Amino acid sequence: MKLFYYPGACSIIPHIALEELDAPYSAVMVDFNAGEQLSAEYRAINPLLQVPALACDEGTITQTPAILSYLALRYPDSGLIESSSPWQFAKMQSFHMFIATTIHILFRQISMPHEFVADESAQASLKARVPSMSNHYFQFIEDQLKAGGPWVHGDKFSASDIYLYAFASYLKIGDRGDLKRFEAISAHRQRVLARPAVKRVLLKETEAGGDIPMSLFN
Ligand SMILES: N[C@@H](CCC(=O)N[C@@H](CS)C(=O)NCC(=O)O)C(=O)O
Repeated sequence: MKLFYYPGACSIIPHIALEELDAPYSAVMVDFNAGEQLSAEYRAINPLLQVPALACDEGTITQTPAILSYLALRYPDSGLIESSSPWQFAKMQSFHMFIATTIHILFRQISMPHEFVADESAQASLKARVPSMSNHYFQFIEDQLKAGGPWVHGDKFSASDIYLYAFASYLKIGDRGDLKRFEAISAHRQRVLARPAVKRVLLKETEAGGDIPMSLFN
């Protein structure tokens, strides 16, 4: 398998998952600073011009939740995603889709407001709405962790913990909500950061260059 990524982007989620699985893979950096995501070569890999993309024997998969599900079914004994129980599988999908379709898109209003509205004052209003909505959404996750931690789905680490770590780290940037109000999420983040696979990926992505967000680290 070949993972296309940019350092510190959401592609870090499947990157950590592959490392946790000890799966045979290589990681190829798509250099956003050099505009490589816009090249004809990359368009052939992912016409959406985004990372992550996972090239595997059957073809290329995009969309973080789908890549995680593919890995879960390909490595069913790993426990990274519970695929033997329809209920557990659906619970994990629900968590991943909540982040992908709600929190991720909300954060995009901060990082790419021009995609939503052209007018600069409208962009400022759009960005101003983000922190309160984001705090509202993260509160659901905080409550879930408090009710049944230490991991997102209880007593076992899973792909959902990697997803939460990445987005809690983006929240830590400070312009899109306030991580400090979420004790359980902050403690969870430290538990994920302590995992050897996470440390290895952070080192690899830092060494690759690019602008990895400092908020992904302690
Ligand atoms: N829905 C996609 C979103 C992927 C995405 O937004 N990737 C960002 C990095 S976090 C990207 O490639 N941004 C460059 C761009 O959109 O131009 C997923 O969940 O994988």
